[in-house]
Amino acid sequence: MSNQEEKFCPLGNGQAACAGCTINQTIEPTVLGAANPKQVIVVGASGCSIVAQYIYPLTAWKINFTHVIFETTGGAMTGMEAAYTALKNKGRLPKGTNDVQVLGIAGDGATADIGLGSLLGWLERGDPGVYLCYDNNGYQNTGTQSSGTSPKGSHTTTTPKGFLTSPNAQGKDLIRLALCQPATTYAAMTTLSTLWPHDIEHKAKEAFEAGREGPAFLQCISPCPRGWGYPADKAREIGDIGIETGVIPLHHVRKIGEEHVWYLDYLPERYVEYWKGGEIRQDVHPIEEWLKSQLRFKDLLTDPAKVAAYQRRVDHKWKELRRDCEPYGS
Ligand SMILES: Cc1ncc(C[n+]2csc(CCOP(=O)(O)OP(=O)(O)O)c2C)c(N)n1
Ligand code: SF4
Ligand SMILES: [Mg+2]
Repeated sequence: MSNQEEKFCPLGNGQAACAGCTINQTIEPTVLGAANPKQVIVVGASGCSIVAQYIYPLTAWKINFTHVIFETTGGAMTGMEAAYTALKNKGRLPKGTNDVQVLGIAGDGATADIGLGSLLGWLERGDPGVYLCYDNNGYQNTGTQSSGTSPKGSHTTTTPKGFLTSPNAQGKDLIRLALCQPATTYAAMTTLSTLWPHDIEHKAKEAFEAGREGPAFLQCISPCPRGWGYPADKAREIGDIGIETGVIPLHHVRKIGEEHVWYLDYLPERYVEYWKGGEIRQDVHPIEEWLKSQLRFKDLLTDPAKVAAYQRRVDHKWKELRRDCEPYGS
């Protein structure tokens, strides 16, 4: 294969992430899901992804990238889209940019908390584009503070030993939030794994297609070795455990006509019988497998009541999925 034929990589050398960080492994396949990756215009919120790829005046990005402030991803995406539409209407698009698509990239803090209004505004306006939330379950860039998607009972620096989490906090459901607006064309949950190594790129492709018509949303669970406490080379194994225990349900939702139609992408063995109308297999891939794989759950594991509550929350999620999804495999 000649150099010209090699797969385009949107990120080059010079990155500053921690060893084993999964952010770039999340972002690269996402960009490559676009029909014309070189024409993707990235709008990125403050967070580890900025530090990982771009410390002024250096950048690892090989495509257009704009750093926007923490809380503004959705609004900035609208502005970027409007700017390109205006240039297009005036016939002033630079040569070779006939298929520009806007990609917003934001962490879970920037999405679920401080930037939630900006996200909801973008969804309400129904603007074309793809929004990627790389969800590492915390404000990792500033030292692992608890965010709106941190699991209840996990250790963060604002929930030491997981004890200070509000009794009702559970972690926001970003997929359902993204679907609160009828304009949303697509929403999907994905992650890195050895089981489904192409899941991110596959869903990004669907998102970029749907995103031509209106807002498409991707939530990628992106493990963080530093904040979660696991060996730096084990990210994909952590994803596998998340998928098999049901903590990370791979699913997607398409807008078909006026409807949001839900599809399950993988049915873990634990829930196979349940899906057919039977019971959840409590002996298969229990939640302890997930909890024991990361130090952030070390203290939670000492309390059987909290472990059981965690398991109930995950099983409940699957009850909701069975209620909402089309028949598995359809
Ligand atoms: C308005 C504002 N408040 C606080 C910060 C400091 N800050 C920068 S990144 C960050 C954490 C971002 O968390 P998240 O969005 O989850 O991304 P991650 O760091 O986990 O990649 C914070 C608090 C900021 N840049 N702007
Ligand atoms: S703190 Fe976590 S998310 Fe941030 S660069 Fe390090 S490994 Fe990546
Ligand atoms: Mg985060």
